[in-house]
Amino acid sequence: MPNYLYQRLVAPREQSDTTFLILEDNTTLSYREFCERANQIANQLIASGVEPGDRVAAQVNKSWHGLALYLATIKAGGVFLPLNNAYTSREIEYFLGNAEPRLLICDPAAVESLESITHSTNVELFTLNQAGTGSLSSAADACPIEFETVARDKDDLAAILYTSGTTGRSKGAMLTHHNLWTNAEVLAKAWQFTDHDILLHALPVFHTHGLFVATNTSMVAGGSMIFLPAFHIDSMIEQLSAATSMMGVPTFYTRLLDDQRFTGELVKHMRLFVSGSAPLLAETHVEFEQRTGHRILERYGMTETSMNTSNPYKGDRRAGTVGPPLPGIEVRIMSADNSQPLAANKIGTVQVRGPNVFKGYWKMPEKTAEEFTDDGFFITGDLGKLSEDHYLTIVGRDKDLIISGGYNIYPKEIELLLDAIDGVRESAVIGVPHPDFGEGVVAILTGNSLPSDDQIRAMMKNEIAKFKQPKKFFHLDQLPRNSMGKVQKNILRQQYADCFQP
Ligand code: MCA
Ligand code: AMP
Repeated sequence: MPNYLYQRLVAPREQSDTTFLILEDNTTLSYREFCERANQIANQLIASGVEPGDRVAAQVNKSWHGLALYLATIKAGGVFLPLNNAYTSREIEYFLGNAEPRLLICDPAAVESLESITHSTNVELFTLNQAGTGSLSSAADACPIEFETVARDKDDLAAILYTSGTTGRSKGAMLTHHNLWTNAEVLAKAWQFTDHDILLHALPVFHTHGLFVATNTSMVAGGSMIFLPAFHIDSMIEQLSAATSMMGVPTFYTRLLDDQRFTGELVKHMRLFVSGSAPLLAETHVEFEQRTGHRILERYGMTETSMNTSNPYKGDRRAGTVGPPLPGIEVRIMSADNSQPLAANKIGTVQVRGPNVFKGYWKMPEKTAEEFTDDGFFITGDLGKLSEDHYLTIVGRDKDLIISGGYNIYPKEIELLLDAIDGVRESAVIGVPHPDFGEGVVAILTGNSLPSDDQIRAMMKNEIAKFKQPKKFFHLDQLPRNSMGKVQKNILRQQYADCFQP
């Protein structure tokens, strides 16, 4: 039995001298060079005791070496567990305790804060920095460039990606080899990716968008990627002229539009711009087309499902919609209690079923059962409607979730922290319109002797990642509640709707 994902994703090109990655300094790496490095790392993973099904956790800055670690983990039969590099050591402690990985690979600068955690959880620690040096690289340097890929089947796990939950506890979404392969194949076909494509890649690679949607799709097609360390407007403007396609969160598009150097002339050779992870405002869609002549292709997915729907490559890309279901994927709209299918254009909960849908939450069978219907549909927690011709529009969320710059933030996690602070009686965390991030996090606090905003910021610093921390605090005597005693966040969202407006 071969390795299901590797066999389909890269094996046909493992000896190819075709360019896979173009780095910011314009150096290039072929598929062969990339696979050889992955082989060296895979040899080291095996030497460190990684066995089929073992988790390999990575909290590293974006680099091609980190991407080779992803492929190496797959080849070695492991389960890749990428972690946002903004997470604090307190957050990492939870993931290590829950996922029990064999190894953690981190940036050398994080060793001091993570060492005691890895020690107590019995996780072996390696380092890898953005330049590609560190203890993992030194060890891999000494390993052979050949590796006998470990056999894995279609339903074996390839990755676990943590996604926060409405209770404040993160859940590990278990994605199989087949989940990842099928979605990459469907997307490459739907978006007509070929080996002539050069994708401008400025997304982080610890989430579905940058790791699977962008990277796996490019790999399946045999295309190349201009692999930037992060989104920086100057490098984007510089590199766009060499790209054929780009994927981004809406903030990428609004930042590009805010720059006068971003013109139709600069991108007239491009064939595709894809947006996702958060709603793209219809006005951004319109402004983008006016400026460049290109219509952004918006699609919709989740960590648990990868991509579910997409506007068409050829055909009507409708602003404000996320398009029809992708081939092989079923999408239906159900009544609020998830029992009755609704007619076209009626708003209800969005449910999906297909080979893309994950296997369940790691070590949380009850949570998994709660989020699937008896007939195998996954309840996304999004609210939407389907048009007569099956275009999906996401109109809101049934879950209390904020999406800021493409990152998901669950208010409960922040409220639990705020409520534990001396002097805070209670808190409500909401998302309101933000000109750059789409939604910005705001905390409303009650209490008679509240600490200052700066004191609260200082208390949160080591607890949760910076992007989750409220950007503004407001004080009220009481939170608005309905007759059932539930905090009326819709009233708060209206009240503070303009707080980020210039
Ligand atoms: C950075 N900050 C943020 C965010 N990013 N705050 C809220 N939301 C954010 N997304 C903080 C920084 O810590 C900093 O704080 C301040 O905001 C300004 O940072 P700045 O330098 O302007 O930000 P940046 O470094 O340029 O990052 C913005 C970004 C980045 C480029 C939009 O957040 C990003 O790459 N987002 C993409 C996320 C993504 O890939 N999501 C896909 C998830 P201070 O100044 O106070 O220190 S996968 C998914 O959702 C599904 C499956 C799907 O459908 O794709
Ligand atoms: P995550 O679990 O981090 O992958 O985020 C998934 C959530 O992002 C979905 O459940 C949606 O709420 C949201 N999302 C992703 N793509 C879109 C989109 N194009 N439009 C609106 N919401 C989106």
